[in-house]
Amino acid sequence: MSLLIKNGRIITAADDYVADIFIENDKISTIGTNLDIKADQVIDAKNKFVIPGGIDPHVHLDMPFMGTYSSDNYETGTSAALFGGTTMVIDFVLQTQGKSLYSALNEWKGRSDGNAVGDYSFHMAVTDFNEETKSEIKDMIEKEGITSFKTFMAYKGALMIDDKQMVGLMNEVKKQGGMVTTHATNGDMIDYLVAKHKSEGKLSPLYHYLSQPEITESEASNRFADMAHHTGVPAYIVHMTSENALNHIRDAAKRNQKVFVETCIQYLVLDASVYDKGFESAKWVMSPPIREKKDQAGLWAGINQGSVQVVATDHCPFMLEQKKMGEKDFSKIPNGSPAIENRMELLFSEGVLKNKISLNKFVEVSSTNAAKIFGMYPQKGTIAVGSDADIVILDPNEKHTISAKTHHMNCDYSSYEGWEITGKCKTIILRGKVAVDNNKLLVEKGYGKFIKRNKFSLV
Ligand code: DUC
Ligand code: ZN
Ligand code: ZN
Repeated sequence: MSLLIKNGRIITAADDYVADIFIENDKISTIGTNLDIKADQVIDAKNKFVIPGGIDPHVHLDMPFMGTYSSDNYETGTSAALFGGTTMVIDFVLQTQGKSLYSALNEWKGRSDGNAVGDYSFHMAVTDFNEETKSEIKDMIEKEGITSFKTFMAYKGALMIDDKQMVGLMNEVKKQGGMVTTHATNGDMIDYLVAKHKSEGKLSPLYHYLSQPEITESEASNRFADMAHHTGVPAYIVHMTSENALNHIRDAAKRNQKVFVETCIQYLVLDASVYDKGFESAKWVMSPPIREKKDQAGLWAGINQGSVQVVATDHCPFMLEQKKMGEKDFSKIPNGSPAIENRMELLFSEGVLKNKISLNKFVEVSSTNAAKIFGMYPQKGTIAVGSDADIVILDPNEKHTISAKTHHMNCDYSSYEGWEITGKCKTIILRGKVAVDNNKLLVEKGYGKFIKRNKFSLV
């Protein structure tokens, strides 16, 4: 199979030029102007942007959580991702406390194998670090290609590890060549505030927000950066939401420490007024919660400054019926919201078209940096000869309205219902195959491939 994309404006993290791209099988084989090569299929991309397929390194598909499962499985989640221009996702395997990493990996493979439409990989979430877990780290990296280890500094009794386990894990992961990532919020402080609000009869979703003030995140981010500095492990903070947490990472840079920072699209475009809607606010109950306008501004600035490298989603959808589990108690609302399909177009419309970030920065934070940080570059994350042909053709002028009625995520609401945005991912190519064209899915369940990742190397 060969495919020729003609006349597109190719944007990578570094370049911006008009050229043709010739693809043979799953790889890009030639890039040049006026290519005169016979191809099985030709796409005219005149007046369109041609960008690397999006990579969302933070999603939760078919995840058992808070007494239920996230409502997108590998098929619906990765196909919705494709519709929105994301060709690869990284999901999280969650170790069950008391059990091994391998038993969790096998459980996750049972749900994902043969079911994905788009490409995917796993982070391993270590929720119980002990001698057995320690002995599995090397094989995770070398045999499984799972090179990043997620930790939770919150969700005590289910997912949280203490600082002793954190430092032990960091030392082992450093030794084996991996990276440690974290959900950086102070679980004990949050549990105290949740109990306090409940004892005062304050049970609405607003108190989810008020139980996780900015300090719970900035304290944990600082502590994590200090422990990473002490151990020397490559470190990454997931879903950062707040200016003060980011300021601690800016401070860490002063001692020449690099802590990678991810934020998520919702923290860039929404503010805490979403918690003023009574129980409807359950739609935006996620952890950490949506914050203030000043935090949005701080995160956009952090992106431009290079202190925030990745924009992900923490896609973790639940149906409205599932959200109702917490109708009488905010602490029982399953945490999470849908976004896997909206990330690229929102970032383009709200970021690029509103002059907050450049086109190159858009590509960098939606694809290239995730590929580099998580050991997949240049196979993924760029448009270059020899790279996987994961390509999005984006019409920068097409306007459309976000709605649960038309989205492809298995979720009966949208966090952005009625938002009018400009810019549409029209044609999505995954490993040389047209996977979505003009709102039609052209590949099947099972086309998505598990991508083994490399050890951490300086990016
Ligand atoms: N936060 C969420 O909102 N959902 C899943 C897990 C998490 O950390
Ligand atoms: Zn989290
Ligand atoms: Zn998450």
